[in-house]
Amino acid sequence: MYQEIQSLVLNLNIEIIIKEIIKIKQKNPSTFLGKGNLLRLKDKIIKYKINLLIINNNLSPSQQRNLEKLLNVKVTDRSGIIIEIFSKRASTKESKLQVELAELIYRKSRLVRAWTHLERQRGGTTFIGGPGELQIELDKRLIQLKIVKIKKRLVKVKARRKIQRKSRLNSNFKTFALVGYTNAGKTKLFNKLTKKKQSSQNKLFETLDTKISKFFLNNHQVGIIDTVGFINNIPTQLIESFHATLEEINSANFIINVVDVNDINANDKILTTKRILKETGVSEEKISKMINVYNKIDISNSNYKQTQNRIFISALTGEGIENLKNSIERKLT
Ligand SMILES: Nc1nc2c(ncn2[C@@H]2O[C@H](COP(=O)(O)OP(=O)(O)OP(=O)(O)O)[C@@H](O)[C@H]2O)c(=O)[nH]1
Ligand SMILES: [Mg+2]
Repeated sequence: MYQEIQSLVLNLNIEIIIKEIIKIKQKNPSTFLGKGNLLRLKDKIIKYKINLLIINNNLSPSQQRNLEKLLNVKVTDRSGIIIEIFSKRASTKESKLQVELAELIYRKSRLVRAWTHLERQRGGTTFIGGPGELQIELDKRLIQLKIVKIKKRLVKVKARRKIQRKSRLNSNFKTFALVGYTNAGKTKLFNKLTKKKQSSQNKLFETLDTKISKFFLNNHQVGIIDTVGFINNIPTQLIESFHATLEEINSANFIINVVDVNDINANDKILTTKRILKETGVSEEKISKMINVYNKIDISNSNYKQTQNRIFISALTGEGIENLKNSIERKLT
């Protein structure tokens, strides 16, 4: 899965100087990496003048802090990178609020790090109970206040969405949700079916908001939901803060999982999607009835075997869309 972290990092316009896959037999509880690896990395960091070390794993706040101290370089983990991309993409009021909440929760537990790092740069020492501690406490309290404020605003968002869902239920048309890994082509398919023009780009996490639209399937109206994409090891802070957005998936009558047919890790990604759906409270029954739609067949040269729950399409050329529509129709009636 090296390719995945590489595209995450490149999506942030960070230049990759060196990359390494390190086999870890046992995680060191305080530094994540063992002594030998640390010494080797330290040499490389100096030699290549590296100023950021990205670990494609989730580090505890103290592991991150210790690594920064030992290697004298800024360190970030997988969650940090993903939250950063979300923050770069957020453009609407709701997604901005949600990302800010995730950032604050992430930062709150890591406040100590920033401070000790500063202390080190000044050449000072940290005294327990000294001004450093006080500052950290103040910052923590400020962050906590902000968290509470954002959560309150998000409660309002949730309430509004609930009313909208209710009126949808009353109007008696059925909906289905598009879910799946980021960049699989959910929005492209949404646009194809609804003739809308939502932004669909070769960028990770292009969509952060939930969009609902109606379209005519043969002669009746159905609703379609497009939402934020998934990724393996999605930071818990994001799942927590995007609850209002993810809740919409749960309201759909059934779910379509969009998969990139050319992806060699497609099966793993389907499992990841199922796991995240479960985490967000979608029932086992709905997950087991999900249709997997394999997209981008226009750039694939492999043979595929269509079944009732495996459909092959190209959201770009429209190939297979009629067949998909028929399956949706069967599911909805
Ligand atoms: N060749 C080809 N490209 C496609 C197809 N469907 C989508 N794409 C491209 O794949 C990229 C991602 O498409 P999106 O629709 O943005 O993917 P998404 O699943 O909505 O991604 P997120 O919003 O990040 O979760 C874009 O560059 C699309 O143009 C397809 O059927 N064929
Ligand atoms: Mg999208």
